[in-house]
Amino acid sequence: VEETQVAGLGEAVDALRGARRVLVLSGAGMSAESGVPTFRDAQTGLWEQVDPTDLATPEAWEQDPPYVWAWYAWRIGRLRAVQPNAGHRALAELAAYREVSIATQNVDDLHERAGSTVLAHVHGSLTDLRCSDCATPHVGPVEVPEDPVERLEPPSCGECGGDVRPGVVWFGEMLPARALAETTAAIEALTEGDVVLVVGTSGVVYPAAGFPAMARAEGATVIEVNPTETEVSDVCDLRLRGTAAQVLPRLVA
Ligand code: BJW
Repeated sequence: VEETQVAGLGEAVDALRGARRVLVLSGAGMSAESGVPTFRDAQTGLWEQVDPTDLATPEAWEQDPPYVWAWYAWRIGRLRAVQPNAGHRALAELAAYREVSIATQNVDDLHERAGSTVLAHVHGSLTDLRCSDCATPHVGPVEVPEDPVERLEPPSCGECGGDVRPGVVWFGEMLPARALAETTAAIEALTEGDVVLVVGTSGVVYPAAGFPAMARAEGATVIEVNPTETEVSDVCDLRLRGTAAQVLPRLVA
């Protein structure tokens, strides 16, 4: 995408230049160009055809841990194989000359691998494993199959023998209290003219979907980076219609 084709880019650059601080709210689209599938865009492939909203639930886990674990093991393997993209790198560079906070819904570590410090992983982390019975953290390497499989026994807890689960937030579960508190504090610290970049989220999952409106209420300039319109487009001051890897490097250049 040429610069001239992204409407609003010049205005967005000006807003960033004048901002005291920048808060980034990222979702699955942030990592799409790294090869991490999003949740709600059409996909192909064995696990890519499952409906994540069926699998990312405590009910699915209760019913069939090996089925759910196989999906997460596949995703852990995928994550090891991918790299941060130009969008992640641009945000890491931005921190060299602006105060940048990142609150991500993503369970991957691609912001960190690009060199950013992440303030909050509001939906947890894929590789943060714990016992589903006694909550003891599970450390050490996890074996993942090279090819996707439909069922796989989860690791056993070293303390109680229970099934080990990924440290992600499923539907109906509370967000990590600290991540939520830190994100809320970062939003409340925004003042008139600060910039919020809402990157690659469909804005349908709460409470994260409410963050852009909260930021707008603080007087921040809210800028969406997403190729398509979303549920939060309306609360954004500027809508940059392009991908994270296309738009973010131009924004921070
Ligand atoms: C690009 C791009 C590119 C593509 N560049 N962009 C009714 C009303 C309100 C709330 C509720 C309700 N009923 C139930 C709830 C609560 C529920 C909820 O919000 N449900 C809604 C679906 C209605 N929320 C919860 O349960 C949360 N907990 C909670 O609220 O606790 C209190 C409570 C308890 C009990 C009852 C009620 C309240 C927890 C939510 C947990 C979400 N977990 C998941 C899975 C994580 C684990 C895993 O990874 O497996 O988190 S679901 C999934 O969705 C994942 C994501 O973080 C999350 C958001 O998805 P995201 O990031 O927006 O991705 P997509 O795929 O949706 O969108 C991608 C976007 O990128 C698109 O816009 C593309 O256009 C764009 N894109 N390529 C830039 N290259």
